[in-house]
Amino acid sequence: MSQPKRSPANTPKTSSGTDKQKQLLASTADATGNLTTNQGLQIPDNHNSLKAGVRGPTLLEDFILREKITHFDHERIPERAVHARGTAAHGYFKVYKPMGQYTSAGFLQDPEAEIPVFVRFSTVAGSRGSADTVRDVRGFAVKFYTNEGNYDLVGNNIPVFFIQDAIKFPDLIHAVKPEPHNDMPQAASAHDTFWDFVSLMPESTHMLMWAMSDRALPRSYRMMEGFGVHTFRFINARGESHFVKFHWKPKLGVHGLAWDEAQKIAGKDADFHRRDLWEAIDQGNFPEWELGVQIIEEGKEDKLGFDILDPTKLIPESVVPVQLIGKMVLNRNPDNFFAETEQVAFHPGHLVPGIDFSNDPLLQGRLFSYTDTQISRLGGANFHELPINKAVCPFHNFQRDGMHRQTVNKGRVSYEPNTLATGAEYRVDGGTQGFQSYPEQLESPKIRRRSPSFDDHFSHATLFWNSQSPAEKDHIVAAFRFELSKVEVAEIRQRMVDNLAHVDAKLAARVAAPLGINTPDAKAAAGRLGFREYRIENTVEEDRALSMAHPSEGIKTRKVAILVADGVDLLTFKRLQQELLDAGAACKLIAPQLGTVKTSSGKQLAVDHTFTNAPSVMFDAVLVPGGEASVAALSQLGDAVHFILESYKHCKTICALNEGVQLLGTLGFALESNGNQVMEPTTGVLLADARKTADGQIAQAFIASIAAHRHWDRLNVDAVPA
Ligand code: HDD
Repeated sequence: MSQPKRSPANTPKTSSGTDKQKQLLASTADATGNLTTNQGLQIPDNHNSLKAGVRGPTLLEDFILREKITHFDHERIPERAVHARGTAAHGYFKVYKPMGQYTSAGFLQDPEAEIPVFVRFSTVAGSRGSADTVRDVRGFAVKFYTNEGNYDLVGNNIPVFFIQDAIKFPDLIHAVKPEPHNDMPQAASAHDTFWDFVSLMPESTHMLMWAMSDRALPRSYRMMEGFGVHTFRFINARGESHFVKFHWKPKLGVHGLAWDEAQKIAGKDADFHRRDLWEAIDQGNFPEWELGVQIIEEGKEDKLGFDILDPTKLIPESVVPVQLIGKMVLNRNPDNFFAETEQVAFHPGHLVPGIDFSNDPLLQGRLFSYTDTQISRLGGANFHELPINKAVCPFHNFQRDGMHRQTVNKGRVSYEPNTLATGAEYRVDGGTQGFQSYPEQLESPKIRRRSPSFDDHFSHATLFWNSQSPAEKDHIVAAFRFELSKVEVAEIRQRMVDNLAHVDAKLAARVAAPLGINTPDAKAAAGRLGFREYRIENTVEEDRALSMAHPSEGIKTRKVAILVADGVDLLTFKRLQQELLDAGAACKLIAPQLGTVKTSSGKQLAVDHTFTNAPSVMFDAVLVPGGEASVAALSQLGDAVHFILESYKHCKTICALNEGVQLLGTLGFALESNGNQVMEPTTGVLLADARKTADGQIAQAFIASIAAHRHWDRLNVDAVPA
């Protein structure tokens, strides 16, 4: 048995995105052929069990019944301890240029090679069946099937974490999960135990700012950034190390939902994000992210002003720019949710040569947890043999046996060294090839203590706060207020706002105002918790990349609802609809009933949805075409009027044409009789007389407005009762 040598130099140049697919095909089965038992015995009747007479008791002898029921009884496996709710897709990764200067990782060298990937997105706190749009951090886990072994980048959509040391992870998760006595609330951090814990852990403040921002309410998994969070190392062929932070940048921009909208979607379509990803891939709108790296020379990390081993800190992009080094495309939905999405096992310790860890104490603890958890979740030590987890390159070792072992290892030798296995050469290049740990010099006492360089808990929270737009700040304040208003114990609410006073006095005062507690007191927080009032000097006051308030490049895959009823004037929106479709948006006709509506010129238009099965929260923008009879009918329909009010409240673009403007009457908008321009009485509300204004002009204004995503600074939103 000889070990194939693998190094960047002899890694096959043409790795391909289909390698994994081919491998998976070997384990894929179609539901065809006669029904048999698991032993292959044909089953003549799958409807009736074996009985003592047609009305008699069922016989224990019925092994066909027993096998079927037994298998069913054992269909469920434990859900993930965290990140239980998720969805995944296949795709590929391609590097833009060889990265040999920094890393010898084979999959980062060849711009021709398509590296297969499997990516799972998830929420953290909720159970497998919980809703997608809850306020939570999102997991962003990528498995690269490389020729040098599987590499897993197991990150989140937030670049920092709640705690600095893995030993606090079980406490954090126990605090955020449903409370143990009554198992409530599901998939929510708005309860006493969570805020009790985090208000006692000032190191969580920076992450809390992100978790209370719109980052925790993504519009789509396709519109989320991903982060490796920890500092890792790149090691090049000369053995030189650079520190590296990983980023995923979505091509569709970074966008969030409104909180009220997110809560409603949780009821209207609990699978909102899962469906969004599935449908996008199904329709050929393959989501893409660019892989970015921030590279810091070994020895220069001290210049950043904080400890790069502290996972509650980030490196501002304006200080160390993100270099985009490759692209990931998700282009295939899984064939089977359980076999692939549920059984995939990620682990930050699945490394390839050229990438190594840092001493971040959170990362170090993770290196133990992930394999350990798969053993109870997937039922034993052989989970690497499951088709979705199997490396695409050969793998050999003398680990043997265990539950559900698939491989039939031949021969008498299952140990090393040996002389009995012919041609055995098990060491790769005498120890110089394969994975080499970076030989970092360490001379320090064994000690159970936090580094004083981790003591600053607020400066980056302030940086994040300062980097937000006014609307984003409002959302953060509203989120803290909502969450803390659910906390029954007043001291916990007080403790939290006292901590926030260290981030920003105004923020803390605004959060505290409606919570029935005292004015926030920063000194009290420090005294109570006994933390050192130590702040590093932020190298920048604010950083643009920390804000989401940037328009998308276009409106690809954005969903536009067109509200119609019998008598709709097709001429007012036919060309506009085509321009939206040409720009990549999806347009759906919403009407009071399914089937067709009759236009004012007697044509039949096929209806996609009704107002009851597709509420406004399923869309990004609304178009109300003209047509007297249509608008009159919609004005009488509460669901149609509500559709407009809710879209307004959720700051979505609304475009109304001709008589369609009347549907906005409750909001007080009317068309000027002599207007030949698109009017925008408040941001994102577009009114036009299609008889006087060119279609192209309306389309241009509508598309630009949808690309702005949401008009968070719109007037009087809180006054709208939606
Ligand atoms: Fe974790 C799952 C991300 C800290 C222990 N984690 C899990 C998943 C993601 C992350 C995305 C889901 C993977 C999948 O889709 O299957 N975890 C993170 C990030 C962290 C982090 C970005 C901090 C920067 N995790 C962390 C710590 C521990 C764990 C400190 C324990 C010491 N994480 C786990 C776990 C899970 C897990 C219990 C549950 C299911 C699994 O591993 O496979 O082992």
